[in-house]
Amino acid sequence: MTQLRPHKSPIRVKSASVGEELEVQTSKKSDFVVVANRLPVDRVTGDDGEASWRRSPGGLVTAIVPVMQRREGAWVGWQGSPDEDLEPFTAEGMTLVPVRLSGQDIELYYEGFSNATLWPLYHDVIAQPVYRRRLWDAYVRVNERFAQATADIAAEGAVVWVQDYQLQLVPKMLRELRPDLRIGFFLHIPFPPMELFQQLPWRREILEGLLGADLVGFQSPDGASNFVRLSRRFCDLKTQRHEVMLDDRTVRAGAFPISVDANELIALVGTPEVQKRAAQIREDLGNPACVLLGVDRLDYTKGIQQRLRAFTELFKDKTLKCGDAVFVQIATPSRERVEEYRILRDEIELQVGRANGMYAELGAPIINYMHTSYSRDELAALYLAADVMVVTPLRDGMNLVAKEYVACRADLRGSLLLSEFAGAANELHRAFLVNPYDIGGTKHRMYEAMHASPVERARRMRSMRKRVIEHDVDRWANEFLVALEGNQRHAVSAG
Ligand code: ADQ
Repeated sequence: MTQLRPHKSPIRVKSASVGEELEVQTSKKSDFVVVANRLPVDRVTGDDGEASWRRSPGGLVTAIVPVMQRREGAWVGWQGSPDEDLEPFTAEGMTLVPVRLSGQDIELYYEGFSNATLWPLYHDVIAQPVYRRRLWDAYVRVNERFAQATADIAAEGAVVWVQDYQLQLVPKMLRELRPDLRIGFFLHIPFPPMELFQQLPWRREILEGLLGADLVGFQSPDGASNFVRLSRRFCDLKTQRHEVMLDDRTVRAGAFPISVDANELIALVGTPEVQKRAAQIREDLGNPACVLLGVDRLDYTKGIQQRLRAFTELFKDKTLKCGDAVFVQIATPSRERVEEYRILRDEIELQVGRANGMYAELGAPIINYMHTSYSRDELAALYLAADVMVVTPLRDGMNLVAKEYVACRADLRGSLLLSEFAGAANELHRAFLVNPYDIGGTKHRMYEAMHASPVERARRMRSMRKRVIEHDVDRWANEFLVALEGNQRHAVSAG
């Protein structure tokens, strides 16, 4: 693992997003490297059958691309399909460095240790984590591969920013390969408290992996405190507030709540097309008095069943009748090869069928359920069409949907029903906050949000919008990088 490999020979690939042939420049080293499980591009196959790359949508990519372009950055990640060797290539001012994952790596490292061990453990053990040595071995092996690819592409003294729970061992492995680098790590999901984290048979290794970084960022102050406390307890290290003292250096931990590209969303909902589409959606739903909306990856952490139960009970109680309110639940397909996710999908579909069977009228379901992905425009139109946005995760690092909804409601007319267990609740205090485990409480709060006066909605929304607009995703990236580097070299939005 300590031997640095030479770079491979150049090839050319075609990019859909920029419509030009892309030069591969593998010999060039980068001053700024992002390391994430996935590359920020998706492969698309054109009508002519030719494959090309398109930039993935999403806040993380939008926030980081300007820094990458300014710093001749590189992005190390998996390109999304198994058993494929791809050479590094450049697109839109970024060098993209594909890391190969075999079918077995995907099964053991990604679906296994990342999504069947760490994901449930870090989300309050809502589902039982799987502890298997074979999965751990694959996690180590793949993290080594990412660390090596990063070591190969990083210039002397480069800044490296490692992302998320799939790559927690990379900071330590990378520091061993390249002690000259400045390494930051950001965890997008919650970091659990001692009582849960101590279950993990490899708890010490994971902590040591993270301690390879100079700065470890979390979504909330709780995550940062948990990390410091666990480092003291399981690695026998001295700590002081948000710092962990090693022999030769200090690791800092901190909260850097991620956000959305508010300006992009505001511009989107300002277009006549999106506004027309929002009106059309309401009409297609039969112009009910109230439209409630849920938008989530289909995941057991998101509390989809709990919110649908609360909504259905309002009909059971006869508080609502068909025509008063319609719930639109969009559930993006997710991790469908993991058993837990297949079961969840069946359960939700059964629940929706039952609710409609009991309380809907002909041509007028009370719940509209869509198991599919939507474009940004369509999502923005849905946000505009919804009177109440329902975000009720049982545990969530942040939850960007809540912030997207707030950014979109420049008209100040929507209500946000938000779980106390979403990181977003630390910032969006003026939401209608709920404990999603409390179905009765959620039901009442949901009803309250549906019937809030226009003045109250506007008051709450104005305060939340201030927060989201001032603390957008540019600011998030900027604050993390400034903290990592200790100066202003990265200023993201300043250009
Ligand atoms: P996720 O668990 O994926 O992210 P979230 O923060 O809500 O959850 O982000 C989902 C993103 O996907 C949003 O931007 C949303 O618009 C989009 N999306 C959802 N359903 C969609 C659909 N049907 N069609 C199109 N787009 C859809 C993880 C953590 C979160 C943390 C983020 C970022 O679990 O807690 O907020 O990373 O750090």
